[in-house]
Amino acid sequence: MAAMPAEVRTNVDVACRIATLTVLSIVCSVCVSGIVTLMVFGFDLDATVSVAGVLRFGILMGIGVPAVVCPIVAVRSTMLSRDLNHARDALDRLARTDHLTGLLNRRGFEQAALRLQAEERVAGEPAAALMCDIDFFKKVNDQFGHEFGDAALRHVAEVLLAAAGTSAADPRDVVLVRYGGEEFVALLFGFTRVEAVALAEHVRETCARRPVVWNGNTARITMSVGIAVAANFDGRFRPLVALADAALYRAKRDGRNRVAISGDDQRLARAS
Ligand code: GH3
Ligand code: MG
Ligand code: MG
Repeated sequence: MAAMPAEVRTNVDVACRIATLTVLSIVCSVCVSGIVTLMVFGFDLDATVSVAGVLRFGILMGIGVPAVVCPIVAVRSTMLSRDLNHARDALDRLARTDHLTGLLNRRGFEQAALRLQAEERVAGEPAAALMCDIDFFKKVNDQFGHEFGDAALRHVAEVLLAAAGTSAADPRDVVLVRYGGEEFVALLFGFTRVEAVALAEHVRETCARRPVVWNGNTARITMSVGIAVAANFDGRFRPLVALADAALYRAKRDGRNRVAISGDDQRLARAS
């Protein structure tokens, strides 16, 4: 039998919920009516009914039915809206996360960076952007297969997370993102130039030293890192990332498996 399309399945699900709630309400109403009738008129089915009795019956019904049905409907709709909120949160998390590495994706990165940018404590503080790119990653895929390549991407994400793991008491913020295929960005708020370079060197060195092991295969990968530093961050992270990207190109050009710092080339050019 052909599978039901998702939209039809959702409609069927909604219709079933409505039908269940309706049936439940009817059953409750009938039960309340029965109980109220017996309470007001007794068990004598041939008894003569007085207007006062009918009035009492009407009042009791008016109170009894909503008193039973409303809480059921309210509890049910509260549960449904809670489920809906959970589902929306989960979707939102999914939309911001890279499924392979668990890091932020570009969308999540923009949101997190903009949020931090809006915080006054970040402006005027030092900040840095690291643009990290796995060297010759295409060859890794070609030699060991894409699944191994995926494991290598997860491996790099773990190295970055471990390196960036600042303690709870540390007021500095790190935003990590899988920026593209084999490119990762780390935004480091509150990091000085020396601290940012140390972190980049640590990441580069750890990647080079610790091999990727997956499904019986082992390979070493290296990383090139471009760094841009702002001594007094003005809150605009995009230019910082662009500078880090330019520095990354220099790290690649100069032989890979190295860290290049934006601005250092100009300094060298002026010195010569
Ligand atoms: P360079 O040192 O100049 O950066 O060389 P490179 O081979 O790393 O760069 P290139 O841009 O030529 O190749 C990037 C490769 O990354 C090609 C693509 O197949 C691979 N890639 C991108 N996303 C994924 C992914 O999600 N999983 C895997 N396994 N590979 C990916
Ligand atoms: Mg690469
Ligand atoms: Mg690349």
